[in-house]
Order: sequence, then C-alpha cells, then structure tokens
Amino acid sequence: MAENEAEGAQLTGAQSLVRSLERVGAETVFGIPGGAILPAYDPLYDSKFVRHILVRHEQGAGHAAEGYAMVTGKAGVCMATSGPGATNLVTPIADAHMDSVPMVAITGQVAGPAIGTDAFQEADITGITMPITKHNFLVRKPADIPGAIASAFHLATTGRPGPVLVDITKDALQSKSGFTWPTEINLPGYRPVTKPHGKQVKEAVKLITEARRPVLYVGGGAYKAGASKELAALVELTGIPVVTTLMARGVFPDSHRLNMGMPGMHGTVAAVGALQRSDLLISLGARFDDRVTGELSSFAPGAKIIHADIDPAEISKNRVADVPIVGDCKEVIAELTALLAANGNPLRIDDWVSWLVGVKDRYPTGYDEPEDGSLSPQAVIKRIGQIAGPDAYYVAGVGQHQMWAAHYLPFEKPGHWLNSGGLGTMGYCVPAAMGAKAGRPDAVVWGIDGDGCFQMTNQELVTCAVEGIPVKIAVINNQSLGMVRQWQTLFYNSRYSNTDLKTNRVPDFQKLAEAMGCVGLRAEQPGDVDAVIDKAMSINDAPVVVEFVVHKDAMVWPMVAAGTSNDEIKVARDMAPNWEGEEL
Ligand SMILES: Cc1ncc(C[n+]2csc(CCOP(=O)(O)OP(=O)(O)O)c2C)c(N)n1
Repeated sequence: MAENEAEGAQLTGAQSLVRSLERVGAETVFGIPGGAILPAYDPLYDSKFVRHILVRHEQGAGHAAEGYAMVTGKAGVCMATSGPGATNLVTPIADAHMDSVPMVAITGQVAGPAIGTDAFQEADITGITMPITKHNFLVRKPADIPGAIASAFHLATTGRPGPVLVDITKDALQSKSGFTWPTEINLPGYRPVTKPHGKQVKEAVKLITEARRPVLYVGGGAYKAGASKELAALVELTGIPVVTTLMARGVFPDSHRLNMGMPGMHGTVAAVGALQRSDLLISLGARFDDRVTGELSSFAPGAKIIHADIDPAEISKNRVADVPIVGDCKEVIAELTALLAANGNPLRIDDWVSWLVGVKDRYPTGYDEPEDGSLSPQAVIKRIGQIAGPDAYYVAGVGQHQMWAAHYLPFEKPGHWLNSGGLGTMGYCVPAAMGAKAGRPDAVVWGIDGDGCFQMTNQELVTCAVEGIPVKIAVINNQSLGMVRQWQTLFYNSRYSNTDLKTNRVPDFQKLAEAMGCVGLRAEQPGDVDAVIDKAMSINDAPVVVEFVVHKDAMVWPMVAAGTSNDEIKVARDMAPNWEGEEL
C-alpha cells in the first residue's frame, strides 16, 4: 500500500474508489472510460491489484462481470462513464437482476452542481436502474465512497445475490477527503434470514412424510447457495425425484437416475410429468417462473407446496405455499435431511419413482438427423459436450441453441452452465464467456451461440484476443433467428417475417473471427465436426470461433406452447406423450 493510501490519508475520491476496490478484493474490473469516470481511471492505472479489462461495449462489460461472478462466486465488477456508458449497462444489470447474479456496477456521473441540468452525458442512472438493481447509490461526496463500495459488495453477494449500482459524481471523484474504511456495514432493514425457522422445517418434514408423489423442484438459488452436496444427501436419503430448472442445470448430476431433467416450456416429458402429477413440490431456490409453470392455474394441480427461498418476496408470489420456509437453501436442505433421518426416513414412494423412471426411459429427449446430410445442431452441441466433458464451462446465447445446450451438454457439476434465463438476453454468450474465462483462466470455456446472438456482441472477441482470454465459441449457424422462426412455423402459418438472417452469405464468420484476432474454423458436414472441435480444443493461446453450418428447420422439442397448460406438452409436432390412463 502506498504511503498516501494509508487509513486516514487525504485521498481523492478516485483514489478512495480504487483503494476500496482493492480492500474488497475486486481483482478484475471490466469497463470503458469516459469523461465523468475518467478521474477513477488515473489511479486505476497504478493499481497492482485490480486488473482492468478494456471491453469494446459496456454491455460486454456487464455480461463479462456476470460470467466472472457465476464462475468465481464473487461479485463481478463493471465500470462505465455517465450517460451512454451507464445506459449501455442497463441490459446486463437487468439480466443480473433477473438471474440473481452478484454484480457491482460503478458509473461516473456529471458533477453534482450539474445534476438535473441536462448536462452533457447526463443520465439519471440511479432512477433508470431503480427497478432492476438490488440497491443503488448516488455518491456526491468523496468521504462516502468507501462506505458505498463496501455496502455495494455486501449487498450484491449476501442474501439473494443481485446487481448493485454505485453512481459517483465527477466532483466527488476529484475532491479530497480522509480515507476511512467502514468498520461495520450499517444497512438498516437489510438482514437476510439464512437460518430456516425450526417450526417450518418440521411442518415441511410432515408434508414430505405424508407425500406419495413428491418432487424436488430445484432452481438457480440452490447453486447460488452452494447447496449441491446437501441436495445429493437429501436425495440419497429419501430417493425423491429431482427436476433441475434452466438455471439449476448441473446442481444435481444429469447422470443420476432420479434426475428427471429440466422442467418447463422446453422441458423433458419426465420433468414436466413429474411436476404435473406430483402431490408435493419441494421448491428449493426456484421461483415458479411462467416458463416452468405454463398456464399457472393448471400447474401441478394436485400438489401441495413447500417453498424454500432466501427472498421472502418470492414465496407465494405465483403459487401459494402450504409451507413457506425463508432461508438459505444449503441450510434448509441440511435441516430437512437431518430431521428426516432422525425420523427414520419413513417415505413410501416406490411406485411413484418407478413410474417416473419409466416415463424418463420411454421419452428420452431426442432429435432426427436431417435427411439431406446437413449438420444437426443438436448433434453438434452434444458432440462439443462429449469432447469437452463436464469439467468445461458452457455459456449459451438465447434461442434454440440455448435450449439444445440445456438438453444435450453434460451437466454433472454445479456452476458450469451460464446462460441468460430470466431476461433471455441475446448477446449474453460471448461477453459472459469472456468473463468466465477471465475468472477461471485454467478452465476450458465454450460458448454455444446462435448466428443472431453472435452478431450482437461478438466484438468482445477483440477484447479476448487483445487481453489473452482464449475462449472457444461455437456459432450454430442456422441462417435465421431460429427460435422466432420456430414460433412462426408453429403459430404463424410458416410466414417467416424478418427472421431470415442470410448468414449463409454474410458475414463470413471465419473471416470475421480472423479479423478479430481469433482462429476461425468451419464445419459444414457431419464428417467435419470432430476434427474442428478437436482443433479448437488444441488451441489455448487464442480465442477460437467455430462456425457450424446447420439445418435451419431443426426445432426444439419437447415444447409447451406459451400460455397453455403443461399437460399440453408435445414431444414433437402434433405428438403428445401417451401417459394418460397409465396407472401410477
Ligand atoms: C436482445 C434480444 N432481442 C430479441 C430477442 C427475441 N429472440 C429470442 S430468441 C431469438 C432468436 C435468436 O436467434 P439466434 O441467435 O440465431 O439463435 P437460434 O434461435 O437460431 O438458435 C430472438 C430474436 C431476445 N431474446 N433478446
């Protein structure tokens, strides 16, 4: 620590900011400078601890911070200037809010006296982000900077994680004050409850004991709580079947016989059937999202609900809980398991489990190979997963490729799957993969992106090339906005209004990759696939982009059409599972 940065030393607000980032252990910051935040970039230049990664668009900084946070469990940090820099962060902030990703966004603001005058590059970013942040601060005095940064990191990473924005005026960054690091964080009213109430745990165990068709409905909160081991122990003890939502893929291993897969609009027949036929849903860090429930009034009609969540606002939001439990998933699961074990685990669910395992065997998620010899997108994604294995980190864009990735990659470990689940943000993949690789430099990071999504944020591959962040990106090129096209096929009489991207002609993804300092590869036939994946796996000193030219008519199945009941699930077009009338 430099002499003038000691406790109590007179520092500029900018120096205090950098000092504060060092104190909270923010090793990596993604950002772009500009007028209002410029004072902060001067001391940042000297920091031996904080690595600033200069991105090409602030949206990239935000998603990179998310990717970094998802793989490290620490808050991801992004930084931008006022006005357009700050507004470019709005999408990733909203994304982090929807998916409960710990993030601290630091923005410069025009000088205090200019606020409200429509000054150059003035935007009311605290106002704009009020509904999409866990909390935000407008800091006008240098002395308040350390406290705001300490509080922001505390808020972002505790309780239900989420994004926190710290907007700092330029004059606060420029003027001096004594640097004082807060000895305690004083946030009146913010006291997340982590330990579940014993009475609720007892009530839950009573329901579990009485249930004949229970299901563990596991959401992203179980990953955020680091509850995988506890979940495995609960399943081991009770033999209750599990469904893992899009945000929870990998929290419980796919290879386990009791994992029914992903529920929801594109869920497996077994997972959707498990929820619909259940008499008790034990929801662990999940939020009864409309993509999971389908038409809410017909969701899991015979099920009682145990809803465990660290955020009391989630409980009974969409579906009334019979037993609400506010608490950290890890602690909740551990206490449920301990009490069930003490009671001698009196569950009687064998018929239910064998019925579900039967459904799972009869309705595996599958696909047809295209008849014209072209590449099947599902086969490509599956092969990437087989070659890279469950130790790799996988990051998806949004669309068909995301759903295929959710079905066909090997999910065996928590935290190896990153995607934009709640907001569904096209453009998430490349920058989030960059953030993941920056956070886990020794790991293999594969992005699985669509040709549409890739064209939104691929410029961050320049950042990756320049900064030495060798991600691997598969562009699943179906020449269209495939997911939208799929809806047009099914619900708009195959009228393909504005979904043809013409990516069979432009851009040339291989040349584009090379122009950005990456290695560019292409596969067009099934025989090319292994060779390009192997080649990509062998390159560790540069980012790699592999274009897979795939058939454009492939569709994501199973599917529950939006707004309909989960009971209407189709395994393929006009094909419903034949489970009615089957005895449980
Ligand atoms: C920023 C943004 N704009 C629009 C959408 C709506 N949308 C959802 S999926 C999709 C198509 C994605 O196309 P592509 O990246 O090619 O992936 P594919 O579905 O073909 O796999 C669109 C336009 C979105 N989710 N996000």
